[in-house]
Amino acid sequence: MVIDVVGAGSLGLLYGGKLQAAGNAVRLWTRTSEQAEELRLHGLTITEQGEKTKLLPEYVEAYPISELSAHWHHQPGDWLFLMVKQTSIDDVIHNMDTMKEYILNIVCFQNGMGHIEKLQAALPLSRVYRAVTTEGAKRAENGVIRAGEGQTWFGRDVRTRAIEEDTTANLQDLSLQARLQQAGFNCTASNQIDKLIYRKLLINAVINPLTAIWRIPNGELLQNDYRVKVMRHLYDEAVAIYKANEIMLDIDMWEEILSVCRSTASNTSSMLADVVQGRRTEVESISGQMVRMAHRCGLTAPQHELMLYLIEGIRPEGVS
Ligand code: KPL
Repeated sequence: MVIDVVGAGSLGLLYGGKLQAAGNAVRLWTRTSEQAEELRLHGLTITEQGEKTKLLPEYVEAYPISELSAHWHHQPGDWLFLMVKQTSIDDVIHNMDTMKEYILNIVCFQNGMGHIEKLQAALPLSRVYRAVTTEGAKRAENGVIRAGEGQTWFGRDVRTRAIEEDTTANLQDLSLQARLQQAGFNCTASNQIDKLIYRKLLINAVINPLTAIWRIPNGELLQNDYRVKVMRHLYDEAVAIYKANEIMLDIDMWEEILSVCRSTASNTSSMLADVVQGRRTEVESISGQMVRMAHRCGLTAPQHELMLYLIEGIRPEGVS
């Protein structure tokens, strides 16, 4: 099975590396030619609970994303894991411009919302899946360190499944699930992925902007009553927005958010990491999405709007 992993950040390297180590043919697609060359030159090491798995350079296929479509025309892949940030989706779509005629199986791992519609419009024949994962990994020299074992769910959303409900697609889902499990991931093909995506959106909308504004790891949100109060305001506003949009989450999400803060206590949220590195954040597709969902139902979302503006207002202009 040929698996293309687009985006060689920490999660991309973790998935790509483990899938390759389990015997799949993985092609890693990087933002720059230099990163691809580094991978081809030094190979890739995955560290899990102190144990190292080293993929020697001759087993690592890595290329810049600009070469994706040319390779694909020559040798199509079976699955494409899209592991770049929301903020890079437009660039990826641009690089896939000549792949419109193909049926690709694309699994999207992005936080937030809005990208699926863009991808489906750009690649109308393709099957686009959403994935939610609690896997975490950190970059290390020539590789990644896995931060404990997470859970991964993937599936197509209700609208897409309604258009194309065939058994081949279901068998395909099960085969990907098996591949990921063989590679050492706790993975489930889910027919409730929409619900999981909305749950994740709510978690990200409460945790990410606040950690980025206060510059604290996730766990420290719970160390001060004022912080918890602001979290609760964001949460209550989001629940009202979901209710107005008839989105049911079925579980107590407040408890879930507190539990994510505890279980990822020492983590730097992805938004804080972006702010610290001076990169564009995903706030538009997280807090911005909440605001749009509110407006769609004639509501306002002042708390989430404030998060959007505060984060977008951080620009790395400097003070010189
Ligand atoms: O998904 C996350 C992120 O940082 O984007 C959370 C759940 C907040 C974990 O850090």
